[in-house]
Amino acid sequence: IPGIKQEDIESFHEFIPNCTRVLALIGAGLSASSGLATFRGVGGLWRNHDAMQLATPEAFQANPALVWRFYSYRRHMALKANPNPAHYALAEYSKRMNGGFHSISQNVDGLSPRAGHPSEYLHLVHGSLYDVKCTNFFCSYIEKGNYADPIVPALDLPADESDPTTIDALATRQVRELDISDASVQLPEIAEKDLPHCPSCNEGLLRPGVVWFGEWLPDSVINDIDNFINAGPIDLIMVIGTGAKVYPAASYVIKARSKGARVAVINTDPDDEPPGGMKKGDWFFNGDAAAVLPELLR
Ligand code: BJW
Ligand code: ZN
Repeated sequence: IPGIKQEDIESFHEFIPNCTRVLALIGAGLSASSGLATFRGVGGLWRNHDAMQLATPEAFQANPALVWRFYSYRRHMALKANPNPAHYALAEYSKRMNGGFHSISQNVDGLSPRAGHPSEYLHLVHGSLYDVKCTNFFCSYIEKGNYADPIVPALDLPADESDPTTIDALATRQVRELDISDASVQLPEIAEKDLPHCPSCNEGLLRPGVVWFGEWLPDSVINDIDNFINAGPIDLIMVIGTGAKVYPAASYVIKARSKGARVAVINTDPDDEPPGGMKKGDWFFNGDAAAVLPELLR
């Protein structure tokens, strides 16, 4: 693998068979090779909006149609995408370790579950694109695993009318759709009544079941992670495809270290060090997770 020292891979291969308790902190870079955009860097802009700023309760309050467009687009893209070799390598390692390996994933794209990653060892700290919940304070409606694409007709993607469409193409839905992440693609206004609404209270707007800035991470997920961390020393934490700048997710690197863990970073950007920086005995594998992880977890 270009850019990665053979001796680093060797020392990691010597270390890992003796590990009994391992963590992974996973971010958007894991799915980059599946064609999904990360938050910072290229693709971090969606219709000229900073993706980080769309992921807020304030943005949803101010413009629910815009934020629903953003999430509808991402639901669509993630459904079209496939898990890559890194998702499969982690899923296989999780099965092999039989409870000795827990993954903390900040990703909401569903690719790790689709790669067969056992759900009891995969903690989705930022929720899922395919959960929807009611915004009505007095309603607790939540639907898990809604894969409808689009979730309501108003959120359908515009077809590319410059494409030579035939009856056949229309019938098999092979009509090319326009890339609405590009702000020059015109979109019709959506009336609030045409956005997804709650089937339970018939009143509240539905929203994506993800965790936005300023919101609490799901209690049960945090408890499951803490139970694993507090059960004894930890040998290793792999920090995979994440800037590790968003809290509290990034703090698991510090917690794992305090339990004795060495850190192995897998990231294409050599500057994206985890909180606290690199320490003696750590590894920095500077490369594409989809190429590096299958080799590391062979
Ligand atoms: C590759 C690659 C390839 C590319 N191979 N690598 C201090 C302590 C605690 C909290 C805070 C704090 N200071 C501020 C806060 C608040 C805030 C926070 O952390 N802000 C920071 C920006 C400083 N945190 C919160 O608000 C959290 N809640 C909270 O703290 O509750 C308590 C509270 C309540 C009330 C008031 C105050 C506090 C919630 C955070 C929720 C984050 N949500 C999002 C959106 C989720 C839904 C969605 O997906 O739309 O989560 S934001 C976004 O960031 C998303 C991601 O999961 C998350 C992390 O991003 P990630 O995955 O790291 O992506 P990138 O793009 O940043 O990085 C990609 C990396 O991959 C890069 O390093 C590339 O180099 C690399 N890469 N290709 C390998 N092929
Ligand atoms: Zn409701």
